[in-house]
Amino acid sequence: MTFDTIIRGGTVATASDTFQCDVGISGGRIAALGENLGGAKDIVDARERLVLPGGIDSHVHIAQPSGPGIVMADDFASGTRSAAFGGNTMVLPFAMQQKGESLREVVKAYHTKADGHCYVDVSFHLIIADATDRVLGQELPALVNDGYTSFKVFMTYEGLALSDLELLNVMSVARETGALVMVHAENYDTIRFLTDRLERAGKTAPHYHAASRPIPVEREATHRAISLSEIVDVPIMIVHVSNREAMEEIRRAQQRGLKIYGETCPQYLVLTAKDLEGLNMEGAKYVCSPPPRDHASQQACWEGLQQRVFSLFSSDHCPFRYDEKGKLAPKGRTSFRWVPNGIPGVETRLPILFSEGVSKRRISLNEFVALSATNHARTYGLYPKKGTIAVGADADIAIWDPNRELTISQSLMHGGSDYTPYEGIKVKGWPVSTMVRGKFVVRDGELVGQEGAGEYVSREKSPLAKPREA
Ligand code: DUC
Ligand code: ZN
Ligand code: ZN
Repeated sequence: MTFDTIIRGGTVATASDTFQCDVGISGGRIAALGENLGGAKDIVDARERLVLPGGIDSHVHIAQPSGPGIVMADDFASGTRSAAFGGNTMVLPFAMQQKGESLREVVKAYHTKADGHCYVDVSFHLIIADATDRVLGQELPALVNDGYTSFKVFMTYEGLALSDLELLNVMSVARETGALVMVHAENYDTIRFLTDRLERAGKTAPHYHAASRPIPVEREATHRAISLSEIVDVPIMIVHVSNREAMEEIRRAQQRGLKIYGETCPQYLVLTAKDLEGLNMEGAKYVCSPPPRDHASQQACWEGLQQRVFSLFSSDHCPFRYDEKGKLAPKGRTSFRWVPNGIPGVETRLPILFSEGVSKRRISLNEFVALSATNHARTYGLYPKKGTIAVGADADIAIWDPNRELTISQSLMHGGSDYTPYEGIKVKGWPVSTMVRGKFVVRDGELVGQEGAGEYVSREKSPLAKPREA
């Protein structure tokens, strides 16, 4: 039998197994797994390499409007290019509704931004900012049926925060339609109260961002989101969990049999609030929400990953530039209040998890695959087409050199931001090639893919979204 491509002699790992074999690829799919597979037009030598399912980053923000004078640093070309260099074959950004907008029109607008520009595959979550009768009664159910099977709601942020009543209504639509709700859990009024108080005291430097949203802000909202979901009887995913108290809320709910899922991100494993204390405005480079905490919180997030309280590890990539187009805009507004929340991370997510997790033996290689790809595919209705190495699955593959040692630096990055918050972090293990549906996007560290080769993928409903009493 001849194939389009054979990846020969590598160590293949899935979320459950590790084995030595060739991978035969034809027509963009994995056609065979076995020893000494026959011939192919392209034979890729993968000896001494790991052959893993391409990463799926199910929480990224690309080309979202971010306020007057602020431009998000990535469009779909640069964001997905950066993703490919980071070992990812698919990303799930958000189509974000703003007040007064039709959800259907929002989705169309994001397709226009993305179509023809992506290097890796893409699917959209929705963000519900305006929970009107029309949105909840018509647009949202229709979009869920059309393959937009998950959406994010915010408990904070001007213009985005939903009231408890609105959250309950949105969760009810998720229950009826089988969609999965992602929740940004922070208490909005408390953040407003603390921000005003800090500003009145002249405490406006970037590091006060962390003081304006301390751990109880996240813990309380996490508890409330869980309670609301219990009342509606609908599963939810609590995204970007940063600390032990929120993690323990999720664990307790899981132990009570509730379908509460959790996600954490690299910033909560390797950054702390101290990073926001840089000279002058340098701390702005680390402003994201929830903020990075302390060493004990990092340990708690590792525990959450190891003990499977968290099933997802995502970047929450939300890239701004540090210069006047981004973190330092708009001019004259120097308080932390005006620094856009979010940091770049789609390219560094997996090297950080591999190095800090697998190389330092905190997690197994199979857990790495689950946290980087398979669980994302399962959670968001993409499995088994995506997220695994199996006959019949899309040939979405990342080839890793597990021994490559590098220091993360902006000079290695391929996105639109002008800095990385992970500058100077030493890593062992690096993705050297990335293939989407059988075609290399990055090969031996070189970009060989085409802008526009990445496709939009419509999703099934999440198997995790079934209510307990269904
Ligand atoms: N916080 C969010 O809620 N979204 C994007 C980035 C961030 O820091
Ligand atoms: Zn969020
Ligand atoms: Zn986010």
